[in-house]
Amino acid sequence: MNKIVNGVSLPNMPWQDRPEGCTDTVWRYSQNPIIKRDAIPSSNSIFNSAVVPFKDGYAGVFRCDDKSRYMDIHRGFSKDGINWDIDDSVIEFQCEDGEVLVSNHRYDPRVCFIEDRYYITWCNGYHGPTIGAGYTFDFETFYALENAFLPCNRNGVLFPRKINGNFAMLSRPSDYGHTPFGDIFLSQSPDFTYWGKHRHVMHTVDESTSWQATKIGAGPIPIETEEGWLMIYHGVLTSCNGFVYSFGAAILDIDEPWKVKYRTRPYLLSPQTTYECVGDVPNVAFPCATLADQDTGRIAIYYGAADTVTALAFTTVGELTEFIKNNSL
Ligand code: BMA
Repeated sequence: MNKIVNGVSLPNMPWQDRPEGCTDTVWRYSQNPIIKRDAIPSSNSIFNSAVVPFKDGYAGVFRCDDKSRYMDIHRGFSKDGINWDIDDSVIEFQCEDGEVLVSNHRYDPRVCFIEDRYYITWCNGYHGPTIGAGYTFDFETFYALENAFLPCNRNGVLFPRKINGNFAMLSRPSDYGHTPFGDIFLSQSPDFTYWGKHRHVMHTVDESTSWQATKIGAGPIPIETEEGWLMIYHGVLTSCNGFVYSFGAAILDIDEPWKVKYRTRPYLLSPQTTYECVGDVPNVAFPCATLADQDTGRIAIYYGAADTVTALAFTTVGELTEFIKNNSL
């Protein structure tokens, strides 16, 4: 059975055993959604959000669209990873160069602990969507970094350690709108300012009915395992009724993570429950974070549902790896 490496022990992470009779590799939390759309006074919706272990509990960066439908990111804390206390005000970043702070929206955050700090990446509105970045040591003071890429780009997802001496980030070059295309690429940086050595990682699937036919994008921070980087990603199908967002997973080479070893042909989870199918954008399951316990191999997946609420699903590293290998493209 595959095992997590360089991980952490999280004996108290959210967990629920697979329901009786369920044969799926990924199963939903019975109390979904865990964060309702109106969990804070200002919010229209709270979804596509990121969580990490922090002190004796968890911290998170949440996408909250407000009632003017402005998209921004908010801080939250939780003791158990399920019940969250989210700030009603947005995260303010510090930077001496005001140009770095220019942003007309921020959404779909990811949080990644590397070495000594928590890096935050998000889709940043800077003359088009690009990958905004910043960091914090304590979730109290937040420092802005340069945008990683030129517009248009989305789904910037860091690896949790340097690879071959460089920071490594997945992203999905896109367009100004709802992007009817898109592959996953990897970029590298020695200093978190200058990104290069761009590599193609994964393409869409050339079968029009596939759940990953239209575009794909990295989801949570990849999990390091004995078999390679476990990367959960979303895929989009264009139906006669519009986009459908599901998610699957891949295993990437540990030293050259642009090399895909295995990748799921079927999805792991697709929008099927009411909270995934009904909301501001119907038929969306969009994962942005995991918590993983190195000791048991348990994985909790946080995903946005219908661009409205935040939900939780579970799997284990062993079962997920077997499924990916046995159902690979
Ligand atoms: C993408 C992003 C996501 C969103 C998805 C479905 O382009 O905007 O935040 O969940 O569309 O609307």
